[in-house]
Amino acid sequence: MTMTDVATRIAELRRQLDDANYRYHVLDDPAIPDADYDRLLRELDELEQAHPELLTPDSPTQRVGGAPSGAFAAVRHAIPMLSLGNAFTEVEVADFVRRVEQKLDRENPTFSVEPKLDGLAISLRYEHGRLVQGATRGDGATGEDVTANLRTVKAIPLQLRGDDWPDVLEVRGEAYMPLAAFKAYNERALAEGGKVLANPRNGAAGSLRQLDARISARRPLAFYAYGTGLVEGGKLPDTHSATLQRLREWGLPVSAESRVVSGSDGLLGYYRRIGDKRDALPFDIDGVVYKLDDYADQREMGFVSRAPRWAIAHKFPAQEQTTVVETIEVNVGRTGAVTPWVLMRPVHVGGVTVTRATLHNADQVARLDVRVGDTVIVRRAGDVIPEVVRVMPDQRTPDAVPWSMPRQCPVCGSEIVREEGAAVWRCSGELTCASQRREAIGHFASRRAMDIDGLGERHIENLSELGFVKSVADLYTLERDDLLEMKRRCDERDDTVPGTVKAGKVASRWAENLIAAIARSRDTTLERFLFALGIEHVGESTAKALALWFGDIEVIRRLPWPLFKRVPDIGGEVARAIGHFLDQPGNQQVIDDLLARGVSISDAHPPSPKLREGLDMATLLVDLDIPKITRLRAEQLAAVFKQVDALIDAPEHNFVTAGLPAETARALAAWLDDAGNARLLGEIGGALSRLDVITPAAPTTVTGPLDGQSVVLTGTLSALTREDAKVRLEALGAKVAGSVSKKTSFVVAGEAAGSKLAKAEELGVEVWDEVRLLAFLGEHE
Ligand code: 9MJ
Repeated sequence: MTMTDVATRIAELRRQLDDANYRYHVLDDPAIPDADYDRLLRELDELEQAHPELLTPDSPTQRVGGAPSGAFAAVRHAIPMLSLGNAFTEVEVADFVRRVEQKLDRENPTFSVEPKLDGLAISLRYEHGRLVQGATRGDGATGEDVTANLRTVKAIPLQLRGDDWPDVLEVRGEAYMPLAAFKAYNERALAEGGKVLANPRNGAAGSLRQLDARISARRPLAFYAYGTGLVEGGKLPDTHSATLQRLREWGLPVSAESRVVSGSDGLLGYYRRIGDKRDALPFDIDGVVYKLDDYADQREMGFVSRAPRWAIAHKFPAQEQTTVVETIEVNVGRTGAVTPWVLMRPVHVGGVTVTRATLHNADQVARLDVRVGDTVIVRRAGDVIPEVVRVMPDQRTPDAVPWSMPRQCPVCGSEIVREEGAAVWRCSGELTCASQRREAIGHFASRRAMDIDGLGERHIENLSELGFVKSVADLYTLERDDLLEMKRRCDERDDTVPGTVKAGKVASRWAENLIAAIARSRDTTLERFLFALGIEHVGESTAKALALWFGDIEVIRRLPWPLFKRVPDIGGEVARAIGHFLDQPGNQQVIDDLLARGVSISDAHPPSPKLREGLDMATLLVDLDIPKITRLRAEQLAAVFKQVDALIDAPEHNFVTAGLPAETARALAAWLDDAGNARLLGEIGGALSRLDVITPAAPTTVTGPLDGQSVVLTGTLSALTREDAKVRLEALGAKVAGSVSKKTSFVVAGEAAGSKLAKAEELGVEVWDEVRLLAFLGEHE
């Protein structure tokens, strides 16, 4: 390469790298992958090292950070860096707007509004477009020169874009640590036994105040510009919003959320919109800032001490607070899971006062090493349960002792146990444990389960405590007089004054209403019933999938667990949990009792034929998770044994004959030696034939009235779900497709059908309404 070639290549690389930075940090529209960026940067670095005379201070390679500089020099700000007054309530915002309106003698003034980042205010000085100095805010009048550290922040341009910038331009903004960088930093600190950062703000401050800029470079910060300081040899627009736009054009990152609004309604609407987004943002914000948009208006308003009268910060409730742990207790859930939680000195966080926070599980307590008396950071974001996020180790008292899981359930005294390898400890008391019982009944009665209106927490506690309800099935034997008796005994126990005649009538009405609500809940769907049983890991969507695929509680309750894996999205852990639940005689008894006491499931239907799709002996064996039985080994076994139950009594050497290595054969024989496993294999044969009795035809051999036809469902059906319709159409031989083409046999269009219906009409494809579909299904099923 000639010298000119090198210079051209260097210029080209710098242009590409600057452009990539601008796209990433300012436009939020990355142009090239990180790896490509790194490759270009390396090439540039090599060229510059070979030709040091071509190195310039604004080259992208010069962001790596220099060696320790001794101490920070003081920087006097030519124009002071302001602080902002705060508003915490809507009334304070309205007061602010009123003050502005009075002073300007004008209604509904225009504001430029933006999120308030929780980082560190800094000032960047550009001379002829080139970054020459970066300083912290300090006390507003004098800050510290942190140029070397700020040069490592990739979001800060070393050279401005375009050429119409003022000769001297001071840009003010916030340097902050993105949440992802904060998390990554702390994870590494934990792994390496280093000091963790309390929050991203401290991360930003620590990074900027590093005397060794090479360390700053390892704590990646970002930056948003939100204003200007000194401007010489050039002019800015007349409004704040237009200035932000100019800064953006010059390559400085400006919040994409900044807007122009007017009046206090405009301000409060913006506050709420950003508040709703807060948890989804990749950085911490602690409020929003309102600034009069017009600079002439700003000048008219002036200042009080160091804060402008033309701007205010409207703060969100803090999401994190520090407090002190008073005790660590455990809670026993409906599946017996024992969850540790802390009782702490009350703190105001996220807009409410909290005294409890969850610790999730024993492993988490060990990881955080939370001890009674510790100062901790609690976090409450949105609707989630407050949690302990960190302990401040330097504020620990010397006598604090590590916490350990109690041996016995604090409610029923049964042993607390943990399965090998599991994170969760459980109370082994099952339904003898009042806590498990209470939680199970509460879940059963809840709105999205059996939906028993009026059966609140306190009633459940009383019914359970006084022995009226021992299992969920007992709800359906309750009578009006039982409820009145319970109420009488509770009043007695709580020493409530004896009721008047009127109170007696009220109680009697209450009891009748509750009995009626319980009676109403008897008519239910399979999906609700399965969810209501409170099986671990079976949330609404799993319950729905089970209902859809197996169709009938009598089928489900007798299935060996590996068959639950036949349902898409149900994995081994969930399948085992369902199997475990159904293996308990007590639970089967509860199901028997519920059905005997009038609970009626309205939507029973045959299992989906799809359950048999691709189900052969090898797949079944793989699903069983037998040690060492891979798909290859399972196929070898299937080829020889044909039926799963044929394995049960086979001697070990037959497995070797089938082609298994000796060790694998031994592992299989050992697995089969376990009586439970052998029984499971035996049951699978039976369960498959049960599925077959109900659905004699496998889908590949379906011969139905819709054989070979392609059907598309669109819009909302009212009598059945789309998934339901799909299963039933498929059972009659149809292929249900997602889009309409000339090959489509017919389209079923429900309410509010849109583009697919239009397409069908355009192509002249037959269209059925829901009534026609139901009539057809009725005739052919
Ligand atoms: C923050 N922290 O995001 C100001 N700020 O304006 C925004 N801070 C500010 N503006 C004048 N967006 C002084 C401070």
